Amino acid sequence: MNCEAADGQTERTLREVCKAFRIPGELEKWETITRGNINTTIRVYFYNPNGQPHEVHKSYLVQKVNAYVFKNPRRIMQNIERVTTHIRAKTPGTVQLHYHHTAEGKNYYAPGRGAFWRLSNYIDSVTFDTCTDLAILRSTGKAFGNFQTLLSDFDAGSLYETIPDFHHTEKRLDRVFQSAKEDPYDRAKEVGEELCFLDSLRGKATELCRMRANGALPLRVTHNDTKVNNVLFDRETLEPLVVIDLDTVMPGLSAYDFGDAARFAASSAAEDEPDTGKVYLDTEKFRALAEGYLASANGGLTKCEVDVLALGALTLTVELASRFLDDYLTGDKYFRTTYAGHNLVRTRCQLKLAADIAKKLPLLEKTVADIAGRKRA
Ligand code: GN1
Ligand code: MG
Repeated sequence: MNCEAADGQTERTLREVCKAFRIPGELEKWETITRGNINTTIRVYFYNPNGQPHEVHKSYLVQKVNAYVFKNPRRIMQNIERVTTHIRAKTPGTVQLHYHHTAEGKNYYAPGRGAFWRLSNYIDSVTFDTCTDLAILRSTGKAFGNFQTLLSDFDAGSLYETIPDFHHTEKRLDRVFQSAKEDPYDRAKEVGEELCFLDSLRGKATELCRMRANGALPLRVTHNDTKVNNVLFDRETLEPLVVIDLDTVMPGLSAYDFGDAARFAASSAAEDEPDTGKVYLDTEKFRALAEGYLASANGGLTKCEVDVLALGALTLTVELASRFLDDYLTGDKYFRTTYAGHNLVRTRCQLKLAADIAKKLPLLEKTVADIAGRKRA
């Protein structure tokens, strides 16, 4: 455990935040959770000698929301409150995410100077950053499909759009080319080949944008950040417990959620693998993910939506490549990086994956069609 009790300022802040959320007892220790590229997440452990036996030692998750990325975190917390209430009402008796409230009834604590905190229950579970176990990949697909199904009767239009045009791949591509033109960090000279390759994928990767605009695909409530590590699994049964990280729950396309899950979980490597020779789309992983996803979402999807799920994987991979590259060109301000050039490594990894997905697209489309067809038969 990376216990940082020595860091006095952080500890004082944590005490203040937990007090605002009326957590009973004394802060015993805390540890930073390093997963996640945007927010800061800290697990806090409390000792409460007056609590019920199971509450004497209890932990919670405290998060500092990234103000650079999320311009209106209050509205995000409104979305989250509504979405988690809706899901809890439909899944009685199951473990679910629950955000605590302050004495003023707010599910956030904003003490000023842009600081924005929230606190939720800690759910004992296991997560996977990369995964080779096909049963877990099937469960991952099932969890995200089920998340969408649970929210299928939620009015998508009533949700605040956390980050406008989040998955507007065309605008993402336009932006990276614009950044290369402006080149504020003099880095464009290093990435000519990457830009050229991105441009070559533009036509295919922007098809979903056009289909969304012309109404060929329905808008749904989607998660929009469907990495496998956003699913918590039961430690023993390895069944999915809950989908977390709800900051980007917004109206979107089912292909975004399936596509991003495939980009991340069906890759042969981590999304920042420096050796691109190791990076390809693993068709067996893809099949397992699609089986799970279609098992829980298929009933609610139109034929056209099913037809473009595999295209979603290509689209989201190209989109992430352009986002990582844009961040590299504009000074690494958006994604958390752990070394110089991290965003460029991520870009190259995603481009290698995109090239492989583009090559395998007909096969992936057939895989999805076969699974969906079997289910209908
Ligand atoms: C960010 O922080 P995290 O890991 O949940 C990003 C996603 C990217 C992902 C890539 C709000 O998610 O869109 O796919 O990094 N979230 C936001 O790892 O931009
Ligand atoms: Mg996220």
